[in-house]
Amino acid sequence: MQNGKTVVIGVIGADCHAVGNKIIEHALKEEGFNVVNIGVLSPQEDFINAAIETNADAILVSSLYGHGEIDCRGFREKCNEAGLKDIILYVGGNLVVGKQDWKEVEKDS
Ligand code: B12
Repeated sequence: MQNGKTVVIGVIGADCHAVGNKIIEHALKEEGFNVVNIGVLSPQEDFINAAIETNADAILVSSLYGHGEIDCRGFREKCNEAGLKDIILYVGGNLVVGKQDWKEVEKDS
């Protein structure tokens, strides 16, 4: 059963970790989402173009290799400039090398 929502997913930057991406696609499809999977090694622009082309409700970015924070810099601003103002934007995975204090993460998000 479709829920009428479209979600763009993919793995950002030079990151080739593919397994979580496939699992997320599977899980979202099971929940009735229309999933547009742009796959691994995806620049910010590809997420944005896919979201515009499919009139997406959300962009879910994956990053596993430790450079997620750098790869995602300026993403919200680029979305706004492209007309995707207030689109739901999540990033998940292993975003940085090592551990970060949650209080800092919460403050900046
Ligand atoms: C398999 C693997 C590889 C394979 C990937 C094969 C492939 N094409 O998929 C290979 C050998 C190629 C590889 C390479 C590298 N890897 Co690697 N790899 C792994 C490993 C062992 C498993 C990843 C995996 O498949 N997990 C299973 C899936 C189901 O889990 P997942 O990917 O985490 O995804 C889940 C969640 O994170 C979450 N999630 C993911 N995205 C999102 C998005 C949102 C919005 C949300 C809400 C949730 C969410 O949901 C997913 C589903 O449950 C992990 C260690 C580990 N145990 O996780 C290291 C790991 C990710 N790799 C790591 C590293 C450092 C590298 C390399 C840089 C190593 C190197 N020096 O070359 C390279 C990077 C290459 C590149 N360009 O990307 C580190 C990352 C460290 C960090 N972030 O701090 C890890 C954590 C290992 C470690 N402990 O050091 N790797």
